[in-house]
Amino acid sequence: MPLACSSEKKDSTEATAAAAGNDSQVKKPVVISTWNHGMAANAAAWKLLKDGGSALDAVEAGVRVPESDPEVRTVGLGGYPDREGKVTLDACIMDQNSNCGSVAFLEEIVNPISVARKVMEDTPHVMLVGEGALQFAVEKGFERTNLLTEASKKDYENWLKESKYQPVINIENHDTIGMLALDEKGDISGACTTSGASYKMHGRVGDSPIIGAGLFVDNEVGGACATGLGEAIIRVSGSAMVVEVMRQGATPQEACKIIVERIYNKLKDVENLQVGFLALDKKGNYGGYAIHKGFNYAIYSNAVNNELIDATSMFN
Ligand code: SD4
Repeated sequence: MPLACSSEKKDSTEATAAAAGNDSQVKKPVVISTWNHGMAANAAAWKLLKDGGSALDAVEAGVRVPESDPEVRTVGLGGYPDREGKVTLDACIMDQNSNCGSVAFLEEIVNPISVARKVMEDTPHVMLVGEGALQFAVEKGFERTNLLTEASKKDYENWLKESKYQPVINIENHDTIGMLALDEKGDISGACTTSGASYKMHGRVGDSPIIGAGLFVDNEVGGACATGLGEAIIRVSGSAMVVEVMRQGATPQEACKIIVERIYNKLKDVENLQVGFLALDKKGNYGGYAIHKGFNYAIYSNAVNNELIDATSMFN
């Protein structure tokens, strides 16, 4: 039997859903974001959302916090560099009208999410990369900054001693930030920003700036974002698939689980990798799921005062 479309009324399904707080009542506004650094990001987003601000403004303001924080070593300023010692950033943003903007392989800009928004709003394009993205950012008034902090430089110099590129399961709670928000009007937007996999090849771009992979929003259904090994996420168009599964009637939690399991079943080496998804639907229901234990996310709503939740996983 086909699952109900998400715009139809679903009572018992929602009420018995596994995800945190799933029920049929619309709960808005709400903002969720990945990892521990999601707490500070959520707080900034909530300031706008609680006063009726738009989800789009909220997700941009939210993810700018870890981007600007040199202590957050996997996003924006102070992010881990690539194997040539260069910090290159990926980010994208998507709104309730399916407008989207993205930058990839961008250097020297602290807040790539705001450049992505400018790409969305001020150009006929969706994505700018590398030199072109930097040139655009500078034209738009963004300042050039050396993103390689002393701490990142020191770690890089240590890494150079072995120069081993080996993606590891990320259980350290300091990764890409993906954020999804549902505003008072009932609109959903999302943002995703990262310095990417540490010590990646120069020029490597992950899932985070790719609409449909690192982030996807369909305002009829909900939104999803991803963290973990970008190559695995791109191969299944991860976030777009999570949203499609929600469209078929799955809760956010169920949808994240289905796509994580799809990745696990398709990719042979996945036991050594981490992938996690976070999703939010039109009613303010949310959920997260990962291959391995250790993925957490932050939630802020009228009912939940900015709390961290451990996502469930295939392996504990
Ligand atoms: C990437 N998904 O560049 C991002 C970064 C990440 O664990 O989340 N790494 O692949």
